[in-house]
Amino acid sequence: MAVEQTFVIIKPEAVARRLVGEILGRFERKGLCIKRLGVTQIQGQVAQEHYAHHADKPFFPHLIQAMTAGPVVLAVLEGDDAVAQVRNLVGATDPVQAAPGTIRGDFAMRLPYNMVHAADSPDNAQVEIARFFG
Ligand code: 3AN
Repeated sequence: MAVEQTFVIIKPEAVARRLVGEILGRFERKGLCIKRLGVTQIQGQVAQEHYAHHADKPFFPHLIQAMTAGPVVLAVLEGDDAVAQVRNLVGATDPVQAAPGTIRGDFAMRLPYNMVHAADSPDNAQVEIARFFG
């Protein structure tokens, strides 16, 4: 067990549905601490960099369109094993597979609209924090 920081993006579809408080509340109720918080609109070039590992996938243009469609909320969360804890709360990538009780299981219906991005390792979290918070 280690105190970690992780990085999340509450995606445009979640902001549009007024789910920001619900989603941040789930992280807080679990015991995570919000260290940084911001609202922004992601530019296409930044979205492409963030999802560069998916650049060859057929869904890439749709994913970039979805991520840049409106305002997002950026957050840095801290706590014991924060990366794994947050990914457990977020749920499986595909909303069809995501368990009820997870954010994606409770609020999302189909890809790429799965409500939240969450970093998948402490190292990637730091890269993403630098990318989005500077
Ligand atoms: P996760 O966000 O769970 O780490 P990744 O990194 O495989 O999953 O996918 C990044 C994002 O790409 C997902 N959050 C989702 O929005 C989108 N995505 C992943 N797979 C698909 C797919 N088959 N069709 C459309 N969008 C997808």
